[in-house]
Amino acid sequence: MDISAVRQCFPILDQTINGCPLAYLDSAASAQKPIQVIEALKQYYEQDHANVHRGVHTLGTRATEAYEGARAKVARFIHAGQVEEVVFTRGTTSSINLVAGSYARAVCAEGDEIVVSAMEHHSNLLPWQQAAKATGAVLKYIPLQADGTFSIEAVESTVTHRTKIVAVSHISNVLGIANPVAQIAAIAHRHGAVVLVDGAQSIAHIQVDVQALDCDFYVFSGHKMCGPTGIGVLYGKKTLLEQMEPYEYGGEMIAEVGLYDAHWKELPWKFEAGTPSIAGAIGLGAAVDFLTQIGMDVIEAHDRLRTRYAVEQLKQMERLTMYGPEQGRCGLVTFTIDGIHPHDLATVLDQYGVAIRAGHHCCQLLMRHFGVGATARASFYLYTTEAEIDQLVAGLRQAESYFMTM
Ligand code: C6P
Repeated sequence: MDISAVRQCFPILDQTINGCPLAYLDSAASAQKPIQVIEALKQYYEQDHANVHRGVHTLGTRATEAYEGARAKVARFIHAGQVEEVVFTRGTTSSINLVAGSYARAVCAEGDEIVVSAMEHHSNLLPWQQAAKATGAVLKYIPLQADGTFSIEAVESTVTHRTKIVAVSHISNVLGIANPVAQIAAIAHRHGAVVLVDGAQSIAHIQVDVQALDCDFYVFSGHKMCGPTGIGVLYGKKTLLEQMEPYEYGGEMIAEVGLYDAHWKELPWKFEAGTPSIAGAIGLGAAVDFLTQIGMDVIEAHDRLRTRYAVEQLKQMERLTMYGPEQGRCGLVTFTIDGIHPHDLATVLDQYGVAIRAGHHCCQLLMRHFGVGATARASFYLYTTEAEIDQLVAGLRQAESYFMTM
């Protein structure tokens, strides 16, 4: 991969912050946008904007074709069997709420089980907590090992014939480690349960094939994969989506309306009430084209290389603790430095142009497991250079010398 050519596609990266070159190491929170995506949004708003699925006029037709074209691109990108299995949502959080609000509430009853892990992002936890409360189902946790991961044996012993849903992340936003979701899906299916995979952190880094994984639902956000904010995807197997009731009601999603009832459109539109994020979908389609052109295998190899480099550099800092296994990481490193609050670290790093995230990363259960309130996290993507990681390490050393002499 020609990294300087890649970086030229991202105008935002070419700037200084506090007099230093920007080192954007916060892509796990949100990735930057290439010019190809920005241009697609500009083209849509300058030339093609109208509402979709309504007007017969030329702009309405163009907008509808671009919106539905983006759906087809996403379906190909994740290797969905059918285009109508791709539902546009606002993002990962909305997609999980849709499944928890529609599917879980319909299939779960008193004594049934919903299985999650304490590694999950709050977005893959709170909707299940609420669904469990509403239905009387039991929320069960796959036990974690000391390093924050769980074994496949632990999944085996947690899932039972009462389990209706297993919801796990593909790649953890704190550990950067991939869970064996194909094996988890096989275990769930053996017990008659479905599996939802939270792909928020994986979709940007690895080639996802929903059919090979045999997951029932796969959810992700556009903004983590170079697309716009406000757009995301719920992939669901057609047989399941067909069984499910809509989650939101209103315009766009109906076939016919009577005084006291209505009939819904077919998939995927029955889940897309109201005017959707048309620009978001078109921008996501452009992001898919961009990533596909570079190649997801190339992107994964680059991201793993950078992550390994960061681990090697950070390991040399004596006061630094890394969280999660050392091997197998893709895209991020989470750490603390003894005696310095992660927010202070992030603030000092910003003085050196380095952007990282500090806090609980919406994973309070995992923070509690590690016995910390917060950690710092540096995350990498296709535009990350080794020089930026060196800039991070230099900034951390500055922070150490500043706080240690105080
Ligand atoms: N994690 C992070 O900095 P939304 O906000 O809906 O686009 O994505 C939610 C979400 C769900 N699951 C995982 C594994 C995630 O990492 C995220 C988003 C960001 O780690 C923002 S909190």
